[in-house]
Amino acid sequence: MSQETTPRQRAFSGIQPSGLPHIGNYLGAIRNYVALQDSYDAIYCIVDYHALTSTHDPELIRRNTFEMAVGLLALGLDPERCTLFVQSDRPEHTELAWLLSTVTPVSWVERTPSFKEKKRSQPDDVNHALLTYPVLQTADIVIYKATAVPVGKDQAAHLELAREITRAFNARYGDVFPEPAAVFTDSPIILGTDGTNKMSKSLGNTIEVFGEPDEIRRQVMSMVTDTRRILRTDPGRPEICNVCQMHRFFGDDFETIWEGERTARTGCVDTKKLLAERIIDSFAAARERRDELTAQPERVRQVLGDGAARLAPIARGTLAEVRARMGLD
Ligand code: AQP
Repeated sequence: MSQETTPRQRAFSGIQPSGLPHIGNYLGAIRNYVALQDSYDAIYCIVDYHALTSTHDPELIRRNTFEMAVGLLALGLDPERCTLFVQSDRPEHTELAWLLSTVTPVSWVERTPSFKEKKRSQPDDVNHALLTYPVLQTADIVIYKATAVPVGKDQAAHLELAREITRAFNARYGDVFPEPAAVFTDSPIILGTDGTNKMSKSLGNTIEVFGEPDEIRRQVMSMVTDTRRILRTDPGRPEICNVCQMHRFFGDDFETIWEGERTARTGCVDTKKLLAERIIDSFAAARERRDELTAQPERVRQVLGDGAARLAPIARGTLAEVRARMGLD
């Protein structure tokens, strides 16, 4: 008897090769990349074109791209269960971005929070690609007609814009693209060690996933806790303490830890020390896998090359469909 199977939905997400992953990337997005591998046709992309908006050092781009691939594989992406590739290996993305830009009003990209933020953070390098970044991001997703996009909450505005651009294209040229939707983890925004801003490389408030144990200890010990807890004997407020919040993701006894804080049985230093050791332990196996993969660059390059090759027919097929709809056939 033949068994009817419904095709799996497609998931797509991109990550910038702008340095090593931090706990915010992991808890906010990479954890979901790994989880979605079995229930979705999952495609993950190291977005080097995007990284060029802020990094102009060719050697750094090369090294970071390789290191991000190694990091993602070490953290659980399995080339047998997902497709991992490098954005610039599929140049169809940029052609589609151009075509989509013709239905995207300038005012839509000018208002994106990330553009405003980048104008502030790199005032001497407000390049044109920073403005059009969300259009390329839309192309990355819709070229594979992905419907699910695992990302952190900081990407919500970009996703909303991707939906608007998709609707604008479909309204003018007919239904080509499904509307993509964000898929968040239960920790869609992880705060940095400063306890107020989102954890972010450019803010220097990160805890590294692959940091050396002493580096992780230093980063965790620098975390801002409950600022109203001055004396060791003051009761803590775990609900607003970033260290306590992070304990929710490293171990299954966070309620006991919170109770210790509330009753001042434990102090902030104890709670931080425990968190640091748990973070170190929980990524120990991934760190080992990373060392193994780093020693096999050809194997990593093969995974990325295979991924890009596997996607060629889909990317070319969508582009041909779009070109025909727009009168370019
Ligand atoms: N703090 C965070 N909490 C939850 N999710 C986060 N993500 C990033 N920071 C947090 C998610 O990680 C994925 C990859 O993001 P990216 O490629 O945009 O990485 P990023 O923006 O380079 O990370 P940074 O540290 O924030 O870099 P800068 O400082 O250069 O902007 C995305 O899904 C993102 O939502």
